Amino acid sequence: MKRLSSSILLAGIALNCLVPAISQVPEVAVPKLPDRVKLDGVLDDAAWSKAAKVGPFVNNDGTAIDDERTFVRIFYTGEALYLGWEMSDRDIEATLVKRDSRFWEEEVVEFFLTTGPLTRYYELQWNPLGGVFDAIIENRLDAQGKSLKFTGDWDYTARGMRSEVKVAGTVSDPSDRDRSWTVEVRIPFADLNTAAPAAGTRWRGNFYRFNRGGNRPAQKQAWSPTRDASFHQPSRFGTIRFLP
Ligand SMILES: [Ca+2]
Ligand SMILES: [Ca+2]
Ligand SMILES: [Ca+2]
Repeated sequence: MKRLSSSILLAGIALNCLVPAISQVPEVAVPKLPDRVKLDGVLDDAAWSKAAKVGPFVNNDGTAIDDERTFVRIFYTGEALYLGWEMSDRDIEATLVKRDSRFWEEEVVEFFLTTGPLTRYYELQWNPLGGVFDAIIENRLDAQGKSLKFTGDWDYTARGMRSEVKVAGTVSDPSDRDRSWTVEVRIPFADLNTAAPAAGTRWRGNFYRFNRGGNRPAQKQAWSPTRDASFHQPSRFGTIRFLP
């Protein structure tokens, strides 16, 4: 009995030491606002000025980004979560439009979110041409919280989700200098298989961007950098806290 207790204690200590504590990842406090957004890709609605804002993103290795910055504004209503993405970008390159394309091989922004355990989360993506990706990821983690292997359920569809993109520039014309692209997203809680979160609820999630252009290597941007080659390190997800 004594041996059993000490092994449980040791396991607890090991987990505490190695899994990143929630205090080591960023937190965003998300306000509840009336739904008066015109979903047109333009973030000039009054709600966006009252929304929470995360960013600028950093490189996924944790280093700062000087230009081509990324911000996400966030709020929620009784029915849905809203995201307003802003990407400054001198060269916007994208060709894929079909749902569930491999958008990450071009330019894309990504939202990973779990309302429960870190081993199962939604992966949602939007690209500059209005392309949408939605899947549910199952990710096996080791005792340190590091991903061993993940698989995706591509059959999942966020049926009520709506998004609109606005590009300031020209997509796939590198001869000119683009300015930015923005994405306005409405994600009904029903698509996340949950009711609206009660005030004080904390979910875990992360925001990412693949930025490309010219002959430069792909730039991996993150809100909470995973400091790994992969974005699929859910122990590094930030905390999304819902205000009253
Ligand atoms: Ca709008
Ligand atoms: Ca262009
Ligand atoms: Ca770009």
